[in-house]
Amino acid sequence: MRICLLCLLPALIFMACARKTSVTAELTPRSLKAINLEETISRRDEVMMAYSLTSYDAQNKPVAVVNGGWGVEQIQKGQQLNLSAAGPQQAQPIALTLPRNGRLVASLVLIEVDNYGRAKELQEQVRRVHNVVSGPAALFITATELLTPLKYVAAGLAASGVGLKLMDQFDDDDLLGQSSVELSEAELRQKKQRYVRVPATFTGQNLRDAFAYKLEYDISLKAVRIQPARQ
Ligand SMILES: [Ca+2]
Ligand SMILES: [Ca+2]
Ligand SMILES: [Ca+2]
Repeated sequence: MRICLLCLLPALIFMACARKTSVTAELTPRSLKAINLEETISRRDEVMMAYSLTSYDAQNKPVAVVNGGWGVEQIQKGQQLNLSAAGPQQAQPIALTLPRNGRLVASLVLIEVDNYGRAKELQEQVRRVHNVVSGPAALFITATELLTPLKYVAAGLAASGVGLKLMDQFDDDDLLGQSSVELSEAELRQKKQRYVRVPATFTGQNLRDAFAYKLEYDISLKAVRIQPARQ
């Protein structure tokens, strides 16, 4: 019996070492450009963003969600905002562990604000839960549901206990666009890919006014050492 255990020891040590790192994915909004305003007559739009990362394990069960928010900021036609530079216009990144053989959904919505007070209230609530990870118990998302990016962000905020509902916001404000990207851990690992850049163009029409926005965000992966569990 003793011999068998000694034979197994190298394998056990190897397994323990292999589990010492995990991969963390970080979503960083990079830039936002107003090509054509939604409110051309007033010559400026007031914009805000809400974004989230949702993770699933190898069995496709939801694991966790994390939320972020940015704005409200004024933007003029032709203006490009650098969202990752330090300063008042910076959009703070959010990060979440990418489960081994699991997947991650990054979602982002851009909103043109008409009810400034209500939008500020929502952003205050989002700020309080910024980058705070919520577990599966709070997350009412099933892996088989086909969700829009907006629904992902709304579900993420609900899981974080944000009282003011994102969906209700659109009685007052206008949704300019939504974007989503899905990352498979196994796929990224095979390709040794550490960085995914996501460009998005949002165009549409509100009443008689056409709008166009260009947005860029990225997901970067970092290997994080896990503290060994105490025996
Ligand atoms: Ca316009
Ligand atoms: Ca508007
Ligand atoms: Ca407005």
